[in-house]
Amino acid sequence: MTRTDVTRDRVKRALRAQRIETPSWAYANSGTRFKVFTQEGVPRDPYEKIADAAVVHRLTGIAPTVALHIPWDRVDDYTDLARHAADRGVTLGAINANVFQDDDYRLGSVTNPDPGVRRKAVDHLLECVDIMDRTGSRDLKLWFSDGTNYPGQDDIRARQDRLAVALRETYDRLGDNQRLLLEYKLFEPAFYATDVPDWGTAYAHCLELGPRARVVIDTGHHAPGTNIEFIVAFLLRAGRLGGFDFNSRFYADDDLMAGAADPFQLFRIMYEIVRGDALRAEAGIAFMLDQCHNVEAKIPAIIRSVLNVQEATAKALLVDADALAAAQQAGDVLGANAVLMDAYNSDVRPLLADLRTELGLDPDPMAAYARSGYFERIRAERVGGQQAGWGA
Ligand code: RM4
Ligand code: MN
Repeated sequence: MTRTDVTRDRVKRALRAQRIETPSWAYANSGTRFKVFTQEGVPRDPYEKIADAAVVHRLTGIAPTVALHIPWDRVDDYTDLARHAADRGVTLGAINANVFQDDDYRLGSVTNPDPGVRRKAVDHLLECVDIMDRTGSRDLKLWFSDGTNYPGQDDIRARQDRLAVALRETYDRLGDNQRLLLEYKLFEPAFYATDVPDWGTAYAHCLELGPRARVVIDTGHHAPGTNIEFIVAFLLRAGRLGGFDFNSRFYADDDLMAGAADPFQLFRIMYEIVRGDALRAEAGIAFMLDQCHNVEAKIPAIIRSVLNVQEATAKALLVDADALAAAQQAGDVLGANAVLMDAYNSDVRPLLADLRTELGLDPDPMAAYARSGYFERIRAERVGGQQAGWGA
């Protein structure tokens, strides 16, 4: 075998083990605060969302789990929902709590000045852990919209105390194999002070909680120019990276397809993952998408996103680690940079097509979806009823 063959084999082996979780809400209607454009064939309940997710997995081969959002995906019988997923070849993934859509949460959920509202919010988080027990989910993903709009509106420090208390109660309710993933976001809907605005705040709370609390990086939740791969490297080194909500941003939390806005950034992130040997399932990093497809067709957009993450990963795996280490050690700035750029500039599409063929998949999942007739079927079948969306 030539050196190139050895590399291709190594890259393919690593890619075979890669898993990307798709979000149930990406299959549903979504929009901005100005307008939600509905689409034909959109799922009307969690069962139909899971059916769509199963199609994405069947075509890409690497998206076997689907994240749920509660209450959007509330059902009477979660065991039945898990069975429905299993029948279609997928399983239920992270449970996302939602404490941002109730009138009571106007001034916050777990950090609200009113103890009654805080109780209600924590009860919801505990309910999510009950659901995890049923679905077999490992991860509870928490994102809080909590914050204030005006200086003086509430006590910033007291809100940190309230947050810590809520997280503690939730963390203590987790089973031994369950984890709490804490997500941060710079701003929106709070415009002055967000209670979990950055990775440092999330990390500090996770440290206080215990080893099963980890930080989630939503790629859209940073200020422009933030070096996200630095955060990845730091948290991996500290053993506190829980996972990603992948999506693209041009301006703020745009939730566009992963890899669409800045494929080079996605490559740099995936390089740190490869560098930290964190692609393996045992590393416990949940690679999730968190996206909304407001104007484009949803299922193909999700397929495209999964493929974009896979493509960035393939390039990251191509980085010649020995050559890079040698250049770094020698202080060869330009040489080291060239090693990284060589990998980034490689066309990995033929390798990925080969890999899919080896796995018994169509080498072009986008074309395979278009040919499959699935959209025509759901468009005809899913008439009547209430389409799922952010309010559902
Ligand atoms: C938030 C955050 C959460 C997601 C909601 C829908 O901005 O990214 O992860 O669940 O949006
Ligand atoms: Mn997110």
